[in-house]
Amino acid sequence: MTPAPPKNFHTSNPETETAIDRTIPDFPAAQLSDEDKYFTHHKPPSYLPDLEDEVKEFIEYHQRNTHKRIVLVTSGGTTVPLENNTVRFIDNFSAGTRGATSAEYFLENGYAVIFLHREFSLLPYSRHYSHTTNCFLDYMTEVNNKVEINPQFADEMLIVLRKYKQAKESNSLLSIPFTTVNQYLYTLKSVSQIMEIVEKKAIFFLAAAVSDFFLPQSRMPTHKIQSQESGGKLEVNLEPVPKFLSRLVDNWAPSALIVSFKLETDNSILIKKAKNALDRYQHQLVIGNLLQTRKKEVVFVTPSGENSWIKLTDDQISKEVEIESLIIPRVIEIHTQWIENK
Ligand code: 9Z3
Repeated sequence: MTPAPPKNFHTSNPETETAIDRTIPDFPAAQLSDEDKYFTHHKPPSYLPDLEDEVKEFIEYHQRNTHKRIVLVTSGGTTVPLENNTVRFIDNFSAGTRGATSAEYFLENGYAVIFLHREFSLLPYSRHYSHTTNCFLDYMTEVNNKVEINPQFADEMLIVLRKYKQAKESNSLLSIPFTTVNQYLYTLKSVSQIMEIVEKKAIFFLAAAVSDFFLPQSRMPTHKIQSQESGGKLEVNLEPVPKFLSRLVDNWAPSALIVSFKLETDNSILIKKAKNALDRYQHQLVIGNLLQTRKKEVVFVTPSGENSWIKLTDDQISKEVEIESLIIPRVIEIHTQWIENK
């Protein structure tokens, strides 16, 4: 049989039957999305250009010298200021344990880590000592008029110290801060666009607890809200924070593996909400967790429709195994597949 001759497609002529069809509804003029509107109506933090330079330098260093995969770990809670000269703000519970701990396991597994964290929340390595019920001076003791590490803590501290030095000397950890949700959103946008140069070697591991609501700059009073002016009451009218994940996935970092977290307090809706997030943003992985049990169990929800739980056993809990030591190797496996399959 002789093959059919190739078809000639013509794309330059309009489809004449429908070219003047008035029954087709008007195509709406291009409109700014809520995410784009957010960035046109809110000022970037003044330090952003310097921070961008640092991030570029860090990424270029690794591209030139180490060829490491790069992960952006976000960590801690964002604040929502109620006044420009901020006396009051809305905050949330997150101390940054998930983010700081995960960053350590990514470093141990050979990643370079950009740690975008709430200023003064937990940091990789120092977290073992900074926010404990012990005062840091309790880790020390006096011997012959000199300060030494209390022998009770010395062995464990040596292990942490070596890992910390290794991360520092190999220039593998870049820590950058945020406080407000506005700073967080602008920094995430900048960093993700810069990270796009490493393409699929990048992971976004979005563990920060980002506020769902905010007060627009246009409505923010310059000075401290006065209680006499509102009859003693404070009524706060907040707007929804735009769904920045869709921008991240579609525009800012389309080549990267994107891992978001879904936090709930009601067990019966966790998986449904995690699936909704995947459907909506079309990224690669949602890790679901409940506020009450987040340190001992999480669920991986992927586009394949499978939910796979990671749960610490009683034995692991008694040995103080950190759940991130199980989460991160699984995320890295998914990243490896992502790199190989793309
Ligand atoms: C998380 O779900 C984190 O695992 C925690 C970690 C915040 C629970 P800690 O800092 O807690 O270790 O005490 N992070 C994401 C929370 C979040 O804001 N997710 C957004 C959402 O649920 C999507 S990006 O809509």
